[in-house]
Amino acid sequence: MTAQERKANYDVLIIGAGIAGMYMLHRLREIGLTTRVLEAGTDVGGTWYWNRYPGARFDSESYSYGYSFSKELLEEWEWSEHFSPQPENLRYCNFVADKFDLRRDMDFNSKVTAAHFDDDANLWTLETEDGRRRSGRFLITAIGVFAKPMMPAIDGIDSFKGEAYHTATWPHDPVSFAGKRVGVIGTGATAVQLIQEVAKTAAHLNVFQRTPNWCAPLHNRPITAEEQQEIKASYDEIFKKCRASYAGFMHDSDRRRALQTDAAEREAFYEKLYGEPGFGIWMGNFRDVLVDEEANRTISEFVARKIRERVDDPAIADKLVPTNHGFGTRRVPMETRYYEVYNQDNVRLIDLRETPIERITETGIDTSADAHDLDMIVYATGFDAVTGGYSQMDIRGTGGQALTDKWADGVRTFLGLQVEGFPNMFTLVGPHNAASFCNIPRCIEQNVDWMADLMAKVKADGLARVESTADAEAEWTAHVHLMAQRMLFSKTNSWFTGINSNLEGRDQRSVLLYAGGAPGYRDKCDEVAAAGYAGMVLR
Ligand code: NA7
Repeated sequence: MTAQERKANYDVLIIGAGIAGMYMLHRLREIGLTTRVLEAGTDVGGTWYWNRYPGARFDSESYSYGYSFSKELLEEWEWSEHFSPQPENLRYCNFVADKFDLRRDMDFNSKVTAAHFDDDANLWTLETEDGRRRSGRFLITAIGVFAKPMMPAIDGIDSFKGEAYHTATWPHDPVSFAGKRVGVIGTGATAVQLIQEVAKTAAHLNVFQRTPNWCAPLHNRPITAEEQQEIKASYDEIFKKCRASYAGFMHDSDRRRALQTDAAEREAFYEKLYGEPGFGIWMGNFRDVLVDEEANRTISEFVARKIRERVDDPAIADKLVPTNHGFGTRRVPMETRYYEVYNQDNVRLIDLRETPIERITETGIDTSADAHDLDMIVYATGFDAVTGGYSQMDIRGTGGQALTDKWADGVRTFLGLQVEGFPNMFTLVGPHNAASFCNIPRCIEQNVDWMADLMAKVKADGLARVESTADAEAEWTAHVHLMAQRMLFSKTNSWFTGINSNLEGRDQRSVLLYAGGAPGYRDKCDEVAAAGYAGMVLR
């Protein structure tokens, strides 16, 4: 490395210009640190920049999702729907970028391929796809949990001659389904949003389902002028409620237990939740349904009944009812007339457990039973979630140690924000961070504010190097594992537990998310800071 390169270009380099990266930049500017954001896309927005597929929208109440840090912003911005759609969400990100003049410290089309730490100079050097290098004293990753889309490992995937899209790299120009034979692979939260839209205009839609999920009604609707006034007047209460809740949502678990409630009262409560907007049925349910199998069975049976009531053909309903996991133990897809789609003549559900996909051909998808001719295939096959965004970069800490090697036998972190052996590197929304299982902007603001305090201290005290100790990391990692054990989700296969059928060696469950709740997590972060960053060495 040349002498010029060993000199830091910036105090801080941030990877990612989504919700986390934008706010982090804003806070670091206030502190007076020179900062550069490197972003793979052509503009801001992160998740809302990439995931442009029709039907994409918030599953959080819009007004609980936006930033809370600026009263002026809250006053100026108006959401048009209770659960806002992607185009509006992306407009919001642009509005924020304009308002705070964020783009002047951002480089777009700058996908980071490598990040190496220089132990002597206490410097991070980042390389982007175009071969350009930039160095910074600190590195903050703001890449979220879905930075790496996953194509399925299916033979012949490149041979298909029709249109093919992954939902997370959706074209910027409109895609029409009208009059086309469309195949959608996947039935996760993304697919459920998309399928409802495709079914409206496609000549024929084949849904290739491997594992059904427990979906619940979103009950979205426009925000009236009167409601708009109410929302603006009650932002303090909205954010207070989110702050106190387990996962940063406006819904928090009911104090009662399903198993201590009599059948009629339980049924009435489930009916109420099913009829209400948003994640209430997941996050605002009885306190035992996500931790006790018997309690969970009561809500699963209720939702199964609802599915059967909504789908005309009992044989199809059977295929749509999950059998290998209970309600809420995987991410609950939120839907608007999703189940009714299967009553339409132009829609067919293909159960891959009965007839697996054998290959993709030039003209469509072959299962063990049929050759399905298609004009378009949509891959709603998810992500290499949580850790994939890190492993796709060559991140090296002290002594040239690769992060992928460090995590080869399981993720280890301190607070989900720092990794021992990777000084001056911080992971917003990282694995083991409460933000990875949260109404994400609520937890992002906590992460960023905590980071900003630390960086203000770095500046004030002239610190060159900040890193966590091996003991602190081991203790936090053990705590994260303990918190996961009590949750039923840790016993099911999904991206929550690191399972990915499309990646070799990813068939064993691991602990990636912090399940101890956002308030407890915030308290722990605050304690660490109040104790002079206990568990970290500041030099
Ligand atoms: P998910 O939740 O990981 O869903 C991916 C879907 O794709 C799921 O139904 C998978 O079935 C299916 N899939 C993946 N690979 C294959 C192959 N090879 N063959 C057939 N089906 C396959 O991703 P989403 O994008 O829906 O959601 C991710 C998050 O984004 C979500 O949690 C929200 O927070 C926003 P499987 O269940 O593995 O059998």
